[in-house]
Amino acid sequence: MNHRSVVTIERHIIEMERKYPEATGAFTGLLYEIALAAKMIAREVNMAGLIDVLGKTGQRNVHGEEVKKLDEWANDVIYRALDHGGYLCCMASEEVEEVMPIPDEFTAGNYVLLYDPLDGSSNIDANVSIGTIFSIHRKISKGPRGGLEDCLQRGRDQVGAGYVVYGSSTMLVYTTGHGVHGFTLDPSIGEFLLSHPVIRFPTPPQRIYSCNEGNYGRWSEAQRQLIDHLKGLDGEGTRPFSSRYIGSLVADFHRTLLYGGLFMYPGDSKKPEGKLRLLYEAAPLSLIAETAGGRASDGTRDILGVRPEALHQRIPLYIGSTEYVDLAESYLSAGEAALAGS
Ligand code: AFP
Repeated sequence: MNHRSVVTIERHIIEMERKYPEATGAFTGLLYEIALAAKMIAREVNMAGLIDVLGKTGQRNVHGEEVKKLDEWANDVIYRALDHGGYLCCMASEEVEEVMPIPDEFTAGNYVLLYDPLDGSSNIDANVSIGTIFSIHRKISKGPRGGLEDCLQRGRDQVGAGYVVYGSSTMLVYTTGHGVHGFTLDPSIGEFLLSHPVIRFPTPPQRIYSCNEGNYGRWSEAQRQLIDHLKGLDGEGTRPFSSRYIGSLVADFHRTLLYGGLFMYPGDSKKPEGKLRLLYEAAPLSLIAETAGGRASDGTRDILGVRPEALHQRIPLYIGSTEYVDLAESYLSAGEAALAGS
């Protein structure tokens, strides 16, 4: 495909599926509907400053966090865009404690969708970029309709993953493991157009690290040593890295993918598992990172190899350019070895 052609996301998905003769078209339909939901959310996010959708509902989500109206709305939009297409056997969302079944009146399909409808929502009021993250697995359970077993699969078994960033423009980035492709929404025609074909982490990567350093006092010694090294403070003469942190995972990851660098959300003494969720944050972004030539680790293991035990499980995340994720792991494993020897 000539990337200078004007290629809509629908066209691109169909072209990609043609390369795989065993494809049934179900996956094409699924991605099409995700793109539709993304357009509806983008429209609402863009209007958020103008209409009375901001502010808290006073409810709390399953993690005890305050839920804002737009999160709930985005959660519903995605569910309702995808519940009747016949592609999914069930869904799971950051906003909902249990697995969400497909209503009985609709046919159930062979895929599972896990999603974070509006990630970084504490940034909404400040007009900072926010995003949607999604992960797609094949149904593995025997029953006619899916359940928890279908959701608790390793990241390595994802058949597709992606995110939408609602920023200065709206971009949808997805992979099915064959290249990472980015589309920018042209709001005047309501179409996602291929703008970033075959995204790869740049080599050499930019020297950027990204984390919430407010947690420094709660980090392990090894994590602190890693940061001190990146800042050039450890006497090894390293030229300091730049620091960039938005506090909105999709936006921080998107920058890391395009410029190179290292994004971290480590565990700490208060939250040993960190803050981010394995199934609908870490795993989908990790599939994108690996497909784009990068890596993702929880500090010692590849994120994609981790077998989930719970729907809303959290996991420490180190993701970005391979050489920097390797570097982080070398500091963290040296820290563990020192602890074991002490
Ligand atoms: P919110 O959705 O509550 O804004 O949380 C965003 C997030 O889950 C993720 O997008 C960020 O990377 C991370 O939390 C930021 O967490 P800190 O505020 O602890 O840095």
